Amino acid sequence: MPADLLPNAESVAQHVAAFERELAAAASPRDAQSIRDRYLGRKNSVTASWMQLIASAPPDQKKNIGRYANELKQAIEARWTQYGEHAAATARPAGAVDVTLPGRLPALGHRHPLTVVRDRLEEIFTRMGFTVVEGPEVEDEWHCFDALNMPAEHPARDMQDTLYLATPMPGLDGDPRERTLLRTHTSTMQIRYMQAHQPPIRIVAPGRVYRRDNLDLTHSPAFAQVEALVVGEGISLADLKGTLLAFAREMFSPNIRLRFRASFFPYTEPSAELDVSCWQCDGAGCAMCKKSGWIELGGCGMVHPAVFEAVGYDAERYTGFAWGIGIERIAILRYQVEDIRLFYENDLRFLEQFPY
Ligand code: 2NM
Repeated sequence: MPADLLPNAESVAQHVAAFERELAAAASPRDAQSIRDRYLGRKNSVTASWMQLIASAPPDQKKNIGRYANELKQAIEARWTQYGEHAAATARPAGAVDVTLPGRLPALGHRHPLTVVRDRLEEIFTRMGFTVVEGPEVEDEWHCFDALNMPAEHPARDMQDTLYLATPMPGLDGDPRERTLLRTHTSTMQIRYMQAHQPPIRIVAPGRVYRRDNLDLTHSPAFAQVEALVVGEGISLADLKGTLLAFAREMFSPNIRLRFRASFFPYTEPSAELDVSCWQCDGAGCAMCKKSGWIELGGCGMVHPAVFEAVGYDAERYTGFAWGIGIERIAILRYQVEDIRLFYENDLRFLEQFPY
């Protein structure tokens, strides 16, 4: 046997160190077991090879090699026992929490897309000096119709269009302040605000309104609106245009243009439908504006003197403008949603697409 193969104490220490290194890197108990087998297994292991060598060694070497093989085996076995004791002492009891695992991210909620739009509207108008007002969804006929220059015979008061709540049933008789309904527009809040405050006023009134409509792609019996009202001395159509232009540029795009089309509402004179130039194609015509270059946003006008008289304002002294737009309409345009019903179904697969 060549001299450099002769066993010595140093090579025992080297084997033990190598064994320890491998065990330290073991990823699992199974890994550790296979490392042990390579050092201590009955066949083809480091210790088994030395044991085999005893048989084939010359007689004068047998004792030497035998002593070395045993020493090596004992040293590695001792290390293995130690490793097992350590593993047992530090093992995680079944069912215990593994604090080294990464945490589970809690699902964070976020605002509904209609709330995002409403918040944005409120923010823009608050910065322009408007006060946000809220009011009851259950209203009386007077606040919803009479005060808005829609007298008893007005078709909008028909049961075909309006959800009435209580007896006595609507009709031409009785006190309109006692007949209750679900408000059909948020103008009821402007009436209530004017009754409680003297001009000048600048308010924006967002909220849910109700109509006797069937649910389809573009209609819902309950939807959200935002209306604004400014009253003071010398308020003109120019103020209306300037305010709406500033709003549209903040809300949609800085280059937007406005278009007013003559229209009719009982509570405004003159009245107009408000369009904005399409911010996707800049008026050239695309799918969003249905190739027209314009997008309908809502209605507006100068407050009718009959409305001021109903709330006790001096219609000779004060003028004002008002407008109303649908919140769903803005959300549909902003998020390219095809179907208004998606906003009310609260399907998380839909809502999770708007994590704002
Ligand atoms: C609209 C269109 C035009 C409106 C009028 C008033 C009030 F109370 F001052 F008379 N509030 N909102 C108004 C005017 C609403 O919605 C399409």
